[in-house]
Amino acid sequence: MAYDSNNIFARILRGEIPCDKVYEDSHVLAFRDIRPHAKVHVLLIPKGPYVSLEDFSARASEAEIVAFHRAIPKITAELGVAVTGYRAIANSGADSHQEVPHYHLHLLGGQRLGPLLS
Ligand code: D5M
Repeated sequence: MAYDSNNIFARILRGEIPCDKVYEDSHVLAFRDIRPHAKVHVLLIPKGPYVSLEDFSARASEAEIVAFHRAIPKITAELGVAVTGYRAIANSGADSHQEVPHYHLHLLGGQRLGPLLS
């Protein structure tokens, strides 16, 4: 699937749409989900044009992949969920109901979550 540079997260990255930012560095941006499914619900996105987890894993540079994952403990510490725990989910492709075609990791916490598959 080709990357659509007009998807909503691309527009957030270009500053065309505001977001509630929690973390940013040269490779990633993290912001609060507009439709939260938990008390803490943040989306972590790479700044590069990757459609999905599948695409990011295949095409991103090692520096981008490392930066993406190294951002997670910084964000969870900032959000106060590093110790209490959280869930990380990446919807990838049609069967997962991925809505926005720019790779993103959902970070959910701040409360006791139910079982994943229920
Ligand atoms: O999840 C896409 C997520 O993106 C969904 O939980 C809503 C969220 N979303 C959509 N638009 C915005 C804006 N403008 N700000 C913040 N969050 C947003 P998916 O995994 O693709 O189903």
